[in-house]
Amino acid sequence: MDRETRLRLAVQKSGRLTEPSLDLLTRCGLKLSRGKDQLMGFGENMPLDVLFVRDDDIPDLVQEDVCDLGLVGLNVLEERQLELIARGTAARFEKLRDLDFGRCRLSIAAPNETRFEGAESLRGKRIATTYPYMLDRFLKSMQINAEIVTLSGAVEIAPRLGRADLICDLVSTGSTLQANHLREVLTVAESHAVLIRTPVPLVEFKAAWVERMLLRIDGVERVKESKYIMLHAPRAALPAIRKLLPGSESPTIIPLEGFPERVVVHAVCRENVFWETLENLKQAGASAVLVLPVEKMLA
Ligand code: PRT
Ligand code: ZN
Repeated sequence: MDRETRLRLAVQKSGRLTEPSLDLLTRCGLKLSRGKDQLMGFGENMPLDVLFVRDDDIPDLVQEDVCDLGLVGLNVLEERQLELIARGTAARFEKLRDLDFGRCRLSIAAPNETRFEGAESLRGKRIATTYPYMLDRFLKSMQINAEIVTLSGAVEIAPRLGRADLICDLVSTGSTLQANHLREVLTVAESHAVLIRTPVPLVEFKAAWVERMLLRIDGVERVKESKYIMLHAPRAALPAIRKLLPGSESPTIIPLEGFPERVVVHAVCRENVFWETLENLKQAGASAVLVLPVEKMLA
């Protein structure tokens, strides 16, 4: 596969980011042929191939220009960035986009039975984590002296094993903490997936494809929550109805043949449309309300 003519994108091989990453690529129009357990996916209809790797390897693969692009959690990226700074070098990958998946937060959690009265309670405590650099930055910013116990996994059982007093780990639903009798007490950082690129300039052909992908990604992200609403309404109710349509700019108003007092309204709503909104629209005089998903949008 030619590095001059094909883009190479690093994606997590098997984990929480794999499915949403592949879903994003599919929505961007990529058809990928991939055999089971293969390291590489071949873009059939675009000059873009996917390298499947561990998420922790993605920042370096991109920074070292083994891959042109990477999809990775901001948490992994920031941790690597801070580690490089601590070693006297600088991270060279460049962030292109923040993406709307892989949302989680890096939080400090304490055993249910222990008292916690704000950051001061961390002083002199042992905190187990797989994110020592991010935790260290946080503690320094709060001027707290605590001991960081760096683990490579299973952080949530560290307090029970007596290895630490608290933990600092990723949380999304909070059920893992709950199952381990821990409670979230402080947020260290918020995270989501990001798209990064190599620091090395791309040849024109590849750069143009990156631009094209970015436009498509922006389009996909924009329509994620968007809905297309169609409804009938009395002309007199239009001001009220326009106010009720969530996140819509300028709806299209079409006359309704044979009913001079009624119109058809078509609008793209940039937010999800809930039952409450539909009920309010009906109350305002709307009828024949249809809500459709929006698949693609090009501004
Ligand atoms: O094998 P590889 O190294 O590639 O995978 P991994 O095990 O390191 O990563 P993986 O698949 O667990 O997570 C990949 C990325 O998903 C992370 O770097 C985050 O950016 C993002 N992400 C989003 C999460 C979570 N949510 C999450 N909840 N990553 C991990 N978790 C873990 C957390 O560590 C804890 O063990 O899930 C548990 C908590 O989840 P809840 O829902 O119970 O709160
Ligand atoms: Zn990992």
